[in-house]
Amino acid sequence: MGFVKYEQKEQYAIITIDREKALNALNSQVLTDLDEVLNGVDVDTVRALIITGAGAKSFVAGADISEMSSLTKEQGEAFGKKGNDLFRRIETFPVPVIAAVNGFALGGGCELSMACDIRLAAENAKFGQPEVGLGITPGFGGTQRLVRLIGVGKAKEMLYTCAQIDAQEALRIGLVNAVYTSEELMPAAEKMAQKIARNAPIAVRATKKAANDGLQTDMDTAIAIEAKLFGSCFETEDQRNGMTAFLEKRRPDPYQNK
Ligand code: DAK
Repeated sequence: MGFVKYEQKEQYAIITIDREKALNALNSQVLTDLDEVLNGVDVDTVRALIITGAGAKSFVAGADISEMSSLTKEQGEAFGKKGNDLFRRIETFPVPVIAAVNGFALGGGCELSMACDIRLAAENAKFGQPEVGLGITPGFGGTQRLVRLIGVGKAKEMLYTCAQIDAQEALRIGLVNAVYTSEELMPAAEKMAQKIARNAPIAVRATKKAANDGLQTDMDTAIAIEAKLFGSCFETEDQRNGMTAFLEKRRPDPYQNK
């Protein structure tokens, strides 16, 4: 695939945005390639995904400014929709997605990381939403996901000032879960993906759906969503395996996604 590499490693897979010369900036082709890579993920065997950027300097330095610079209003809206549809697809993808943020995560890069379930950062990571400094609004969900992730006050500060924050500040405000050296980042992301992959896949997926869907509604509806998904795990082979193993004081057999 042109700008996106895909590598499946047993029960997890790594997606690498590979446009290093432009610091992995998202042009339309990168968005298309990412979408096609997602089409090819075998969700029967892949239980977690990692998204990262090629090279040591940048995760994604934003949407491609040279491509955007001459867009009309209609084209701008269409570009925003293309990115938003893709990021929403990542957010609701049936398996957990970890962003391994290996450098700049600006504009569309910060937005891509926020569409993932979990963000791990290298020490050199830099997060920011520089859009209003370029004369546009964030267009791939930044105004919505940032306020939900780090709270309205801090998010608005980042959105209005375009200030970049480093990995430690991102950790302090809860934008990332952990910070590693550049060398440790991918091993840590892969270890987390393996940990997720060891758990019962049907339950992990249902948990992701419950958390995501519940966040968008009131507590009573959210609890009803959870109850339904909780119920859906029963009578599965994996539920029987997990609970029988507990009662027999042993580890479960490997979960079969059944
Ligand atoms: N787009 C295109 N090219 C980029 C790029 C980007 N976002 N970021 C970097 N590059 C390219 C540079 O142009 C340069 O290319 P050459 O000149 O070598 O051909 C190459 O990558 C290396 O970059 P630098 O030479 O600038 O490297 P430095 O280390 O000096 O600086 C930097 C790194 C990340 C600080 C700097 O490159 C930078 O400031 N980049 C732009 C960061 C940025 O502003 N990102 C946000 C983009 S805006 C919407 C839809 C989407 C969006 C908004 C609205 N709607 C439809 C409503 C999303 C917007 C954004 O993401």
